[in-house]
Amino acid sequence: MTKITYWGMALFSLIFSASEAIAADVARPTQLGLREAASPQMERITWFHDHLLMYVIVAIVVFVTGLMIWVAIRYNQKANPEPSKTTHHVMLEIAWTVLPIIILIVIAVPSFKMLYYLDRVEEPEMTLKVTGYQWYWGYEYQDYEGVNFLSYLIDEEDIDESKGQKRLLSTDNVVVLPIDTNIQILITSADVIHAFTVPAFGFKKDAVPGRLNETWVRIDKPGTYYGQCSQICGIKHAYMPIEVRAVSKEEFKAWVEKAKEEYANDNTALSPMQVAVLEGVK
Ligand SMILES: [Cu+2]
Repeated sequence: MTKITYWGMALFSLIFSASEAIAADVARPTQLGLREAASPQMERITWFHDHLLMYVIVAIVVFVTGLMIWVAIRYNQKANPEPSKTTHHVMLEIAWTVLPIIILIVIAVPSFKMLYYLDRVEEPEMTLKVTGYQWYWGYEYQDYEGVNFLSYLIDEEDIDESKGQKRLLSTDNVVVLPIDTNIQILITSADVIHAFTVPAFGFKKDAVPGRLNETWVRIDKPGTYYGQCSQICGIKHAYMPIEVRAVSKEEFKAWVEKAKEEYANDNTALSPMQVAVLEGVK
């Protein structure tokens, strides 16, 4: 590829992706940095990365590079034919032990604070249970009886771009969630280890068979958000995306009413044990 074509393509994708970014949350070609935050969780992660880690990393790189250049120029064989015989320097040794400790503490304190914040929410307003399968996701709205469904990738040949569907990201059944609501998310798996990840919300949790992991989210703004399984789980690992539509609380209520009818008798997202219990109750 010639240089001109390359830069032309880069420019095109930049202009194209900038306009596309408003419609839905996807990774853009040539994008730098983290995905735009759509939750207080992701806002904190972005702050931590952009405004703390980045400064620390840049300062260390500049300092070490400067030191290496200085040593190479000042102490090479020509400039310094008689090397020093010094083997110990107490102040220097204290400095290179204490300084990294201070740097690590500066990173660790906000890091631990954030870990606890991301871990769980005290009083969730609703709960979504997610189950990973080879190779699709199952969703149960535990506060709304009967709203459970499976969610599969839409095949490439069936993608309808006029509906805003995206290759490798759009699913047949979309997870609808309300904004401004503390949502508890319980994550498990029915076969192998998967990972439930939506970058704009700032969570990535393993879905482990026989274990229930927990996280939470509070979505800031309406929109469509995408995620993918992030734990290599088999041959179709790349084909089990997550599509979330965040809507207002009123729209969510209306959706629940519709979903109750649409997914009635759909017990496919439930485990055989849950189905047995349900059928026993009836
Ligand atoms: Cu998976």
